Amino acid sequence: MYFLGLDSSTQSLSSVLIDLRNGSIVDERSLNFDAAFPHYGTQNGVLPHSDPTVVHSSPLLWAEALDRLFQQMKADKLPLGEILAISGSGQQHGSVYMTDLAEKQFRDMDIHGSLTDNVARVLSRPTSPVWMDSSTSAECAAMREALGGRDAAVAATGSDLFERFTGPQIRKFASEEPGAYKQTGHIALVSSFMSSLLAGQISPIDPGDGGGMNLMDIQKLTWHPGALEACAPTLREKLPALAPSHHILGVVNPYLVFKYGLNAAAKAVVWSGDNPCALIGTGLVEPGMIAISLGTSDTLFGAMADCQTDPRGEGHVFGSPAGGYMSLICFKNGSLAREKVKDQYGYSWEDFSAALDRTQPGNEGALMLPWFDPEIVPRVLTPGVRRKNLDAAHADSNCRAVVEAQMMSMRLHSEWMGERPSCIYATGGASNNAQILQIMANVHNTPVYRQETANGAGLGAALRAAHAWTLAEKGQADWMELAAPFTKPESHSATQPDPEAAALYEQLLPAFAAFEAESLAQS
Ligand code: XUL
Repeated sequence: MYFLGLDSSTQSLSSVLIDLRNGSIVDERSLNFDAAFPHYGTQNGVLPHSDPTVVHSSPLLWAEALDRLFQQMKADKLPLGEILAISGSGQQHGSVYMTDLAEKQFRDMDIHGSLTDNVARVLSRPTSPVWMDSSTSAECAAMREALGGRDAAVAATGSDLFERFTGPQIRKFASEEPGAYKQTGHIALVSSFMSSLLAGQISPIDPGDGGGMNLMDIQKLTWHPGALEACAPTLREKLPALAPSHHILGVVNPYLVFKYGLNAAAKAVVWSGDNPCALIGTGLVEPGMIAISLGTSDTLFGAMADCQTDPRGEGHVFGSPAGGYMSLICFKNGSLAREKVKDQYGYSWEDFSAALDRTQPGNEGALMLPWFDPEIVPRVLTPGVRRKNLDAAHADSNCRAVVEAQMMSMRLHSEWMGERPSCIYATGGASNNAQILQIMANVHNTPVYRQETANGAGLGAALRAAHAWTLAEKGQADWMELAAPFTKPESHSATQPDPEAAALYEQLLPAFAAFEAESLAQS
């Protein structure tokens, strides 16, 4: 029982083929855009631009990568004809602009041409703004005001207005290039664009990715009329339908059957965003489960039963493909901040860990706010490290202070999610560090499991395909049962909280919150 998950991310297109019978990953592969398609001239998956705030990529490149990936899977004799359903994950927020001809073009694809040839005929905008674009501050301000201010915007769409979100991006296009906007019959997200190619029809958007647009009513999971109005004229006509994440569009595009030998009865399942897919691929299919990814930035995401929104407007709420909602909070000063402290004292990572061992939980009241770079959560525009009861010359205490600050900040700024986590899955590079995981477990007072998923978003997409297919075939599908064989961490990998240290952090949190509030007021 094979299911395929594709992951169209910023820098690559990857695939994960799973076999549900034995809970195994059969094949994983990836095409790096810069290396495999140098003719587009991308750098790290995006097109160079004289204005660094403008970050676009090419939908033609994404289409070409899809052809190439299937070619390679066919050449390697993967059981493409036995795949029962396909779904995918797209980098969130990016948008694709197509003319009215797109619907017919996708339905009657020219099988003698490539996907790129087919797509090139229907683009009304040659490039696509992606999530790294930050050129829409004016549009954010205008839409925020039209929606009644920050709090109203958060309550309506699940997030404050953010530059990378699709609504402000569409508004900018409509006002700067009204002619091309007028020629645009269909606006897609990266996910729904790829899903359209897979299904041979204009694809709906799911509530996971729809939540990243500032255009969807986060409670009703329908387009928000006020947000559409605040965005651009006649927008409703250009957007596809919203559909649940288990929606089956139909059978796969005959183009793929003809060229690559896919089964003509294989189902095309609506795609979702990479974060909602990563939620599933990390195994967070029940409310109260959260993951912390310790990467360049640290990200905390989790499953929520109800729609709680962040009153400070820093976090995001998207629909969860497993039902309910997901939260996403991104902390800019993650690994880079840990590394800066490490380097400042000439430590290796072993020295850094030893310093955490030598110091005590709570750091004798020493506190740091490691805002080396402007911070997203909390919003800090003037960077700079702040210290309290902490001597900058004391190497070991500073190592402990940066990690404790990060963990306390995560706890503090995720309180709006309502539920205390029942467990945390830790992923990303620094989740290798046992001392950091112990501080995480103690501050959150919950067990922490190390989660080793190489391509969580791709795996999540494959599991979503399996879920949608099972639901359609059998009338029910249990998320936990489906996901557990692929995502359940080894129970012996748990880091348990130490009750004494946990109690200490409970007492320290208000002092940390006060220090943060004080510093924010000053900056
Ligand atoms: C989330 C975000 C990124 C993109 C690309 O809001 O901007 O995580 O989804 O990965």
